[in-house]
This record gives sequence, C-alpha cells and structure tokens, in this order.
Amino acid sequence: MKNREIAKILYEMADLLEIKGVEFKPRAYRRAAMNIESLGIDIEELYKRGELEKIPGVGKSIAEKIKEYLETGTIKKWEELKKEIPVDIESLSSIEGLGPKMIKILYEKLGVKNIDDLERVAKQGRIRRLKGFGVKTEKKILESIEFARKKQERFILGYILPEANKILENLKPYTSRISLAGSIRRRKETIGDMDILAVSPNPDLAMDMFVKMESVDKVLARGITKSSVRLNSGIQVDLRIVEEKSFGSALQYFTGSKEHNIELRKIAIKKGYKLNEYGLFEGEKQIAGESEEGVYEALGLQWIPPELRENRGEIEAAMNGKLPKIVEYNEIKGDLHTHTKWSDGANTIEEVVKEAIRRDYKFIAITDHAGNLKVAGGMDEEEIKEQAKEIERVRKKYDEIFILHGVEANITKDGKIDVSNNILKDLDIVIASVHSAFRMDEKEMTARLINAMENEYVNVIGHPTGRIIMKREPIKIDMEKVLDAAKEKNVFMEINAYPERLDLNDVNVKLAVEKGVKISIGTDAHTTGHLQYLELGTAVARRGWAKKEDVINTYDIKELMKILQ
Ligand code: DGT
Ligand code: CA
Ligand code: CA
Ligand code: ZN
Repeated sequence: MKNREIAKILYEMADLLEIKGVEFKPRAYRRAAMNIESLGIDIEELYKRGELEKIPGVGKSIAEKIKEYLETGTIKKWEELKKEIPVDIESLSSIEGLGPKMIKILYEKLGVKNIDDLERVAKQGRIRRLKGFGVKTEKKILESIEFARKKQERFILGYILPEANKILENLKPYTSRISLAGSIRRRKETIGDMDILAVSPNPDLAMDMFVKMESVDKVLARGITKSSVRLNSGIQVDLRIVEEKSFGSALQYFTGSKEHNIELRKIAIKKGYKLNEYGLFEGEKQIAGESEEGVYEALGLQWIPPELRENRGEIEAAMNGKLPKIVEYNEIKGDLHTHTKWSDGANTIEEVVKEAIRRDYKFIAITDHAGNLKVAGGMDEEEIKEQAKEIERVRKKYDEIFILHGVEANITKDGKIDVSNNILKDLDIVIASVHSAFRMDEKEMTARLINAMENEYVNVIGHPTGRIIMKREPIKIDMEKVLDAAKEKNVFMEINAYPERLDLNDVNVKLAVEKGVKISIGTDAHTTGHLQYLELGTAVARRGWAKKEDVINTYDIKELMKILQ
C-alpha cells in the first residue's frame, strides 16, 4: 500500500513549494496529502480504476503526479524541487515548532539544511538575531533537537495498522491460520517492527508470496520458518510459520510483551511445566499449545486480551478470575470529536454525517474550533449560532443518526473558556482544550485545567496532555489532581484517537478508570477519512482497562444526552 509514501511526498512538495514562495499550490498539495493518508483503501486500486481524481483535493495535475509515481517510482517535479532546495525537510519539520516558513528563513539566511546545521547555528546564538525568532525560539529549538534525537525509530500504530491488515489479506489464501503478533497485536501506540504468525499447508509458497509483495523494499532474510522484509514505508516485518499444534503457544510467545511472558513462564515453572513458543510441556508431553486460550487455561488463568499484556497486574487478576470485562470494539456507538469546514476541517457537516452513517454510528458530535484560535478558523459566536441552524437542517435530512452540536473551545492561560456561557449553554457537548501556552509549570498548568473544569458547561477535556507522539512532550500537570477534579465536577477525559495523539494514553486512562472518571473517545477528524481512527481510541481504552460503562461512547443516545447535561 503506497498511500503513506505518496502522502509524504506530497507534503514534502508542499513544503518545498512554500519555501520557493509559490502561492496556493502548497495548500492544494497538503489537502491532497491529507486525504490520501486517510483514504482507507489502496490508492493503487483507485489508480487501476482510473479514479484518482475522485479523491477529494486531487485534481488533474496531482493525479498525474501520483500516476507517475506508481508507474516510475518517482516524480520528476519532486526530484527537481529537492535539487533546487537541498534541505532535509522531513527531519527539520520533525522539530517541534519548525514549520516551512521558518525552515525557509533558516535556509536562506543561515544556510541550514539539516538538524546538525540547525543545532550549530542555534548554539552559536545566530537564530535569535533573525527577524521574528528571538532567544526563546532558539532555546526551544535546542530543546526540541534533544527530544528528537532521543526517540528511536518507531512507527505510529495508526499508520501501520492498515498496511498490516493488507498483508494479512494478501497471505490469507496461502495460510490456514494467520494473526498479527507482537506490539501491533497489543495495539501499542508505537511499533518497533511488525510480527506476523501463520500456519501454512505450503510454507515455501507462503514465504514466496510474502517476500514478493509489492510493498517490499528489501528482503532481509528468507527461510521456511522465518522471513523478514523491510517495506517501502521503512518498517520491518517478520513472518513466522509454525506447526498447527504450536500456533497458540507461538502466538502467545510472540505477542508478548516480554515482561508479560517472563511472568507467565514463572507460573509455568511453579507448576512444574515448561513454557516456550512450541507449547506448554509436562516433561516431554505437550499439554497445551494449539490454542492460546488452552495455554492460559492450563496455567490456571483466564485468557488475557492482548491489549492488557504489559505486566501491569493482568496476570494476577487473571489468576483470581478478576480480569475486568474491557470495552469491546463493537460497543462504541459514535465519535465525539470532529471538525468540519466551519473551522479547519476539509468536509461539510453533511459529508461527515454521511460517513458516520456509513459506519453505522448511532451518533456523531460536530465540534468545530471556537473562540480565538484564529489559525484553526475558530468560529465566533455568530458563526456558532449559524452553525446550529445548519445542524438543524442536516438533522431533518438524516434521522438514522443523532447529531450532537458541540464546540472545541480553548482554555485560556488562566483557565477560562474563550466562548461565553450564553453560547455554551445551548450546545450538546463542550470540549475544552489547551491550544496555547503549553509551557507553564506544573502547578500553574494543573490549576489552569482545574479552573476550566469549574465552568459548568464543560463536558470534556480534549487531548488532556497535548502530547504529540515522538514530536511534542506532554504539558506538565499533576494528573491525579486533575482526575480528582474531573470526578468531582463530572467532567470527562478525552481519549483523542488521532494516530499521533492517543491522549490520554493507556497508563493515564487506567488511572482515570480507577478514580471513576469517565472517558470520551473522539477522533479529532479533520477529514472524513479520519473517522476510521476511532478504533485506535478504543484500543487505548482497552489498554487502560476501561470497561463498557467507563466509556460514554458506548451509551445509547438517551443516556449520553443525560450524562452530558
Ligand atoms: P516492538 O516490536 O519493539 O514494538 O515490541 P514487540 O513487543 O513486538 O517486541 P519484538 O518484536 O522484539 O518481539 C515480539 C515478541 O516476542 C515480544 O513481544 C515477546 C517475544 N520476545 C521477544 N524477545 C523475548 C525475550 O527475550 N524473552 C521473552 N520471554 N519473550 C521475548
Ligand atoms: Ca514487534
Ligand atoms: Ca519482531
Ligand atoms: Zn484540539
């Protein structure tokens, strides 16, 4: 699947064009890239059907470039731009706060082409002398460089999962059993490599199909029981083929986590057994291993969902039959955070609603930016009233779904909501988020969030820590205090399901659930394609031990509207 690759190139072209000072085009390229990234189906399929221009934002010229890439493996215009502006955009834009405009100035004035150059000029104190930069920016850049360097090469779950599912689909005809394993099966927020496990009547053929997949960049190893490849997207995939009688124990072993496995093995030893990827053995005799359930059962444990296997108490709970019944993917009835053209989203309300209906949701919340977030096209109070009329119109047209009218409002520095209560009181759902002044000390920031929750109309704190995975650190807050306040004020904590956010994360969700704070899952969709990420939020809820009743997205409309009052 080349969707990600192509989107990445288009984003890079947008940045390069912007650096060149070309107008309008950068926006068009970005819009196309955003839609391709979240397309949901393989772009090559659309290409084969001659339907590239059906992708929103893809006109004739961009379609030509996609075609060129699929046919030749590159795009001439892109190569030219890179030659003309030899700047490592990808790594520079991974530095927080560094957008194309700043990269342009740094390149033109100081010759910065990569992170090493950037670090050098920052240390020399030359950035602060540039117009519009200053000492603070320079310091922030240095901090961000350090953060970026610390991260290892890991991949964002939400971007890898579609590729993984595609591989499973490709291999299905050649296998009798197949499953993801490792961190991707556990739905960890980032993935080191992708592990796949299968049983096959013809392992040689299955391996052939695997190493010859179109998305393979390089074959790292080719064997009968194990092969490894690197995909075009850069991620490594290991495929292991095992015997039917060992599938369960191999799946258990290769799902991990390592810490979970170590504890499990200790239990086996205590019982006088031996546990490995081939099975559970008593002496020479295999007593379990064909199914994963069988392995856990023989060890005296309930079967543990993969999302819980992090050695955070799940083994003890399973031993005592006290594993929580965590929320199921199909219990989620709708999305509680979406954007439309009324602020910075790409689609109309009606388009978002239609996609939600196609997904069989029972409800959808339209929550555009409101207040002073001008970059995100925040609505003023008149516009919110106008939008209410539009929602009313769409409601009349589609009675198979319930549309909640809400906003995502900003929490000001001192913890106020920047939309007046007079407006908030008429909305179905109010999300309040921190979108500015991220760098306050813990005490101030904690007070800021708690203040925001004092507002009686606030229902949800959006992306509560503001972190962006591998890019931006969370704001500093005393999570316990914030959660205690949330419980007291009946405010819900969001799991923002956008792939790079997943905020709250699993650990904080567990804490919230333990304190009785309810969770609201929202994709923060800025295009209809983003609605697919809802399941990532559910995965985080599951990893955080949340039960059905802890997640308000599982409620029916009546219960939901009642709890949102
Ligand atoms: P990743 O790929 O870094 O996101 O994390 P995992 O959990 O997928 O780790 P990976 O790919 O190195 O190994 C897959 C699974 O194999 C891992 O979750 C547990 C199992 N495993 C790997 N190494 C060991 C080990 O040394 N001891 C035990 N008990 N299990 C291991
Ligand atoms: Ca792995
Ligand atoms: Ca692996
Ligand atoms: Zn937001």
